[in-house]
Amino acid sequence: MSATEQERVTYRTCPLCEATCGLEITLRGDEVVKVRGDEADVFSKGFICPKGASLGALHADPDRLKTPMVKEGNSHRPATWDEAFELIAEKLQPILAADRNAVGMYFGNPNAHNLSNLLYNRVFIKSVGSRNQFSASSLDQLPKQIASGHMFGSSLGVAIPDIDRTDFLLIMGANPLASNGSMMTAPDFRGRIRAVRERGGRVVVIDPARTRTAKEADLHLAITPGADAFLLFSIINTLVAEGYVEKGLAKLGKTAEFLAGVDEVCQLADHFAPETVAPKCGITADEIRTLARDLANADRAAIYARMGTCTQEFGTVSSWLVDVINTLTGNLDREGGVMFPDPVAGGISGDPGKGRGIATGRWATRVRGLSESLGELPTSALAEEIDTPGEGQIRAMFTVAGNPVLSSPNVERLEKALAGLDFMVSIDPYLNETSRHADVILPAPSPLTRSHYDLAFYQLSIRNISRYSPALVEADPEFPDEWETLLRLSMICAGQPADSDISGLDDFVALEVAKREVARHNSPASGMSAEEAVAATSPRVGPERLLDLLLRCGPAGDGFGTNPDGLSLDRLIVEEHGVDLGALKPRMPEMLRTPSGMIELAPEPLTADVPRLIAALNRHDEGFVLIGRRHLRSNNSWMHNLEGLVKGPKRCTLQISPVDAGTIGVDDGGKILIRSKVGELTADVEITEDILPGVVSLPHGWGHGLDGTTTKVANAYAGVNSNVLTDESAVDAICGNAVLNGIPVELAVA
Ligand SMILES: Nc1nc2c(c(=O)[nH]1)N[C@H]1C(S)=C(S)[C@@H](COP(=O)(O)OP(=O)(O)OC[C@H]3O[C@@H](n4cnc5c(=O)[nH]c(N)nc54)[C@H](O)[C@@H]3O)O[C@H]1N2
Ligand SMILES: Nc1nc2c(c(=O)[nH]1)N[C@H]1C(S)=C(S)[C@@H](COP(=O)(O)OP(=O)(O)OC[C@H]3O[C@@H](n4cnc5c(=O)[nH]c(N)nc54)[C@H](O)[C@@H]3O)O[C@H]1N2
Ligand code: SF4
Ligand SMILES: [Mo]
Repeated sequence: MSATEQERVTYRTCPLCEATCGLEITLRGDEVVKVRGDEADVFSKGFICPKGASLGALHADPDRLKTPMVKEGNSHRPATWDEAFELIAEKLQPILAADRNAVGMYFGNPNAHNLSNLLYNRVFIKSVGSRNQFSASSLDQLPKQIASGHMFGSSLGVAIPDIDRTDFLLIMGANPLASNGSMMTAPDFRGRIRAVRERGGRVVVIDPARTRTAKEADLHLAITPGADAFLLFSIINTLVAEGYVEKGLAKLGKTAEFLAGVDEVCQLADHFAPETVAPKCGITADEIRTLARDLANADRAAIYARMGTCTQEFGTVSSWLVDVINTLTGNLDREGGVMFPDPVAGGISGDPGKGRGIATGRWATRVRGLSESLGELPTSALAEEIDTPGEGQIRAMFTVAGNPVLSSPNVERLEKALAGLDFMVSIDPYLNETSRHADVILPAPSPLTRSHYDLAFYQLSIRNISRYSPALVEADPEFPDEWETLLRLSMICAGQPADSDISGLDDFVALEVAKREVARHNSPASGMSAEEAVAATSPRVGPERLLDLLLRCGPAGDGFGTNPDGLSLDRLIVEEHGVDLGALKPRMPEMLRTPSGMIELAPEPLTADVPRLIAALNRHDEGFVLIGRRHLRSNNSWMHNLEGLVKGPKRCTLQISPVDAGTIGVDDGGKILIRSKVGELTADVEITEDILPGVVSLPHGWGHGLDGTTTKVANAYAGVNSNVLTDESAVDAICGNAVLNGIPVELAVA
């Protein structure tokens, strides 16, 4: 047999970002020969980016951990899985027995891209039983979830721009040409933006930087960082003043019957006339009025707002107002406006039309009293919860697929705090900046040795899609899948011996999932018992069993026979390019889960922050502010260990406008000292016209090369850690989300 005859062509969804592209991967044995975009993929149709193309390099990366690592002195040595779990049981069980809250947990971004973790983290969290649960959500999209939760009743019920059918797209604080989109799953964002323009529509971008996305748009308005809430309120002010609201509400049809708080939110906008906010925003009153009119006059319009609008002082207010405008212009739950996906698995639970709303404020952080949201505490409070002595102090930590030492605010404090813990465990494929603090590192498997299904992102997708990818390469039998690791840790945290069998717990989890799923209001399996449903998925176990249950009991499921053409895992295995269930459809009022059964346009937890916003109108901020940026070839703090992605021009530079560079006296390629309230660092200068004077930009996720890490390539391209400068005391008042953009800084020649 020749080498080529042994090659096999396989298909799978890329697990690296929210675009969820279909990949065609050619393998020879366990080796990846070639990765291309899958032209037959029902959603991405061949689109791929440089990261997806690097999946083979990630799989082959020699620095990926193959065994658990145990810390001895200042370095780590390989250990067996049994030894690692025994050590964890020995050290952790006494801490847990004394106080469950003494164990903290941090979950990072890749959890959302990992089927094992999406399904089993909750089991693990429950078995730890601690209130000290943190995640990257509070460094990211939490404000959007909280705002949507108060408006529509569910933290998963987020309105997604119907980009393929809109005539006017306003993009705020997002750079999907670099990030490939977030909270809006849409492979090939550039192609979709171009299509809006080709069919006669318009695209406007509001961003302090002239990003790649801004360059694709008809218009770019450079906003002062942090001013989005002012701008959004003044758009509402204009809609009211110019009589657009009635016209907009008329477009909503029956949905308008479910609106509460229209008058109240319109009245709040009184304070924000375009002339009042223009100096705060750096956008003229005329530009604001034109924008409001364009949104109102477009047949179908949508505002898409992301990272930049969430990770700022008024992130939740901004996220809320975006959907208020989408509603007042008649574009909520309407084709070409913003709509609610109806995923085939794992969608919003509960009865249609009414619910309990979202849970917040049930407990708070010990030191600063920051409120719980959706079961989590703000990551900005993590360091102080570890380093402040007293009852309830965190003494041990788990990090799961997270690198908070690079990603969370005031990392120098967090580093010290982690170093002072009694015990720490990281589940991570790398020995990196965070896991170097762990007493035990449990490696996560290569993406190619695990299966994949985007349970999280089909909830945020511009079309209703379903695609399953089986593992492509067989794992070393000694190397557990991540769900098995999570269940073993769950057993340990529940006080069981380290070598306990996990199958009983997995059966229990499956039964619990089945109970919930057969009880879904629109389940084709309703009437069936949970036991029967579980039995019908035999002999599957683990994530495959749970996914099969979710699919078959879901709205498009086969109901174990009641709907023979419906979906099941078996069917998805055959449909290797995915199943397209079509464009989004209106879901009002069925998707509502607010206690009132109404769309709450002026919910009290959100309006409560408006007095603070009004007061901020008179605040005069001076000096430079720092924002972040993303690069296409990077992925937060990781994927930096792949030479093919990091080589080329330096990415971790401080971008500064020519005017400001002149004032300070720095040259392109020179060094600059950046100082904030909490820290300082020296960065390489990149002078560019693409950034607003007064604003400087530094990407996050860099600052490798720390002692004890074994990521050789990343360490050679270390860069500096922008989160040395971000301030953990600056948070969104409503949900404690971190302020990661608009950081006041001083600049000087280094
Ligand atoms: N200044 C500033 N800070 C930011 C941001 C910003 O824009 N500016 N962005 C914020 C945002 S949006 C986010 S989401 C956070 C991200 O913050 P984090 O989630 O804390 O960081 P990541 O860099 O995504 O780190 C992911 C970690 O997971 C590991 N990993 C990868 N795949 C797997 C897997 O399958 N299993 C396991 N167990 N581990 C895996 C990687 O090796 C890495 O250590 O950063 C935030 N921080
Ligand atoms: N290549 C790549 N892709 C990624 C990631 C990555 O690190 N690299 N990370 C992934 C993750 S975890 C996420 S959350 C997404 C994020 O995806 P996006 O939301 O698209 O995030 P960014 O690309 O950081 O774009 C945020 C934009 O907000 C702007 N901005 C900053 N402050 C303000 C402000 O006050 N107001 C306004 N209007 N704009 C502001 C910034 O200039 C920037 O252009 O990307 C994901 N995809
Ligand atoms: S855009 Fe995202 S999903 Fe698509 S190939 Fe790149 S990293 Fe993968
Ligand atoms: Mo993120």
